[in-house]
Amino acid sequence: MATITLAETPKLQEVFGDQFRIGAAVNPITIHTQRELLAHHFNSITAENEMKFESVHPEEDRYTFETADRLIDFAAEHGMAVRGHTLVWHNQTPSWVFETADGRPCDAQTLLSRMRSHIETVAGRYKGQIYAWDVVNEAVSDKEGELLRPSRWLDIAGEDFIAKAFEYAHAADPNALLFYNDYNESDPRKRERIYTLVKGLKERDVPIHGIGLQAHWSVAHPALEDIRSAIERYASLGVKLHVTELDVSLFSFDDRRTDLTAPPEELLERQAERYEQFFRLFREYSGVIDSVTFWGAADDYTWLDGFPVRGRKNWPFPFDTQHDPKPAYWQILNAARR
Ligand code: HAH
Repeated sequence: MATITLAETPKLQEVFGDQFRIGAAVNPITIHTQRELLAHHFNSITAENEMKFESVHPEEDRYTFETADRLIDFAAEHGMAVRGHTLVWHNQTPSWVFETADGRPCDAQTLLSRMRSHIETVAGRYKGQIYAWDVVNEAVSDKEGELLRPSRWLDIAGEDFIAKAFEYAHAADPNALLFYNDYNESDPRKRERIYTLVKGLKERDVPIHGIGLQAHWSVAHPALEDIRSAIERYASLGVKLHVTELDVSLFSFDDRRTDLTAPPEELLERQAERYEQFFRLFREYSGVIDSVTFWGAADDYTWLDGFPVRGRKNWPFPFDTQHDPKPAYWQILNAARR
C-alpha cells in the first residue's frame, strides 16, 4: 500500500535540523525492528527503560550495563546524540536502595551515599557519550497544595534529595546538561509547582540546566495555549527546554473506550492537526527548545499499548505499524514550511 519509499520521505532530522534535534525512545528490540526508520529520521535517542535504576543497578554491588551499552553503540554507529533517562525516580527503582539488610528503611546518609555511587557510576560510565541527563524524574506532586510527590526518596532523605542528585551528576560529568523532567507539565497548576521547584534550585545555585517537558499529550489535551504558557514560564527561568517523551494518544486520559481495532481516519486527522500545531510551537520557541524526542517512533510499539486501559492498542506516532508515514508525518512537514 505504501506509495512512497523511506528514501523518498524528507528526514525529520534534516527538516528540523536548524531548529532542534529529533529523538526517539528506543529499546533493544526496536533498534532492530525499527532500524531503518530510526536511522533515516532521527539524530538522537533515549533508552526507554535500559538506563533506569532497576535496569543498571539491580543489587547494591552489581551493575548491569550490557543492554544500555548496546543502545549507546547503536547511537554511535548512526552518529546520533544520546539523552540519558533517568538517574533518580520513584518508579523502576529496586527496594534495596531504600532499605537496610533486614528490610527496614535505611537512614538519610545511607540513601544519599547510595544515590551518589549510583550517579557516579552511571553518569561516569557514559561521560562524553550522553550529552544530557534527566537527573530527577517526576518529583513534583499532581495534587494541589502539595509541592513534592510522596516517595521513599522524600521520606528518607527529605527534599534535599533533588539538589543532591544534581550535584552528584554534575560532579560525575561536568559537561553533561542536567534536566528536571516531568509529565502534566502543561497543566497550569502543576506548571507552577515545577516552576517553583526549579526556581528554588536555581536560586541555590544547584547545577540544573533545563526542564524536560515529557509531552504525553492526546488529541484532546492539553490546550495549545496551556503548552505555550508552560514553555514561556519555564523559559523565564533562563533554562533550556527539551521535549523529552512526546506522543499524541488517540484517547484522552479518562476515555476508556476499547472498541477500536484500527485507528479511525477522523482521529488520525485530528492527531495530524495537533502534531502540526505542536511543531509550529516548537519552531516558534526553537531559541529555547533544542531537542524534541518522541517516546517511541512508530505505532508497532508504544508504551501506551495497554496503558492506562488494559488490552487497548494506541497509535500515537507519526509513523504507522508498517513504519509508513501517517497524516501526522505530512502535517509535521507542513509545520516546517512557515
Ligand atoms: C513516563 N511517565 C516515564 O518518564 C518514562 O520513563 C516511562 O517509560 C513512560 C512514561 C509518564 C507517566 C504518565 O504519563 C502517567 C502516569 C505516570 C507516569
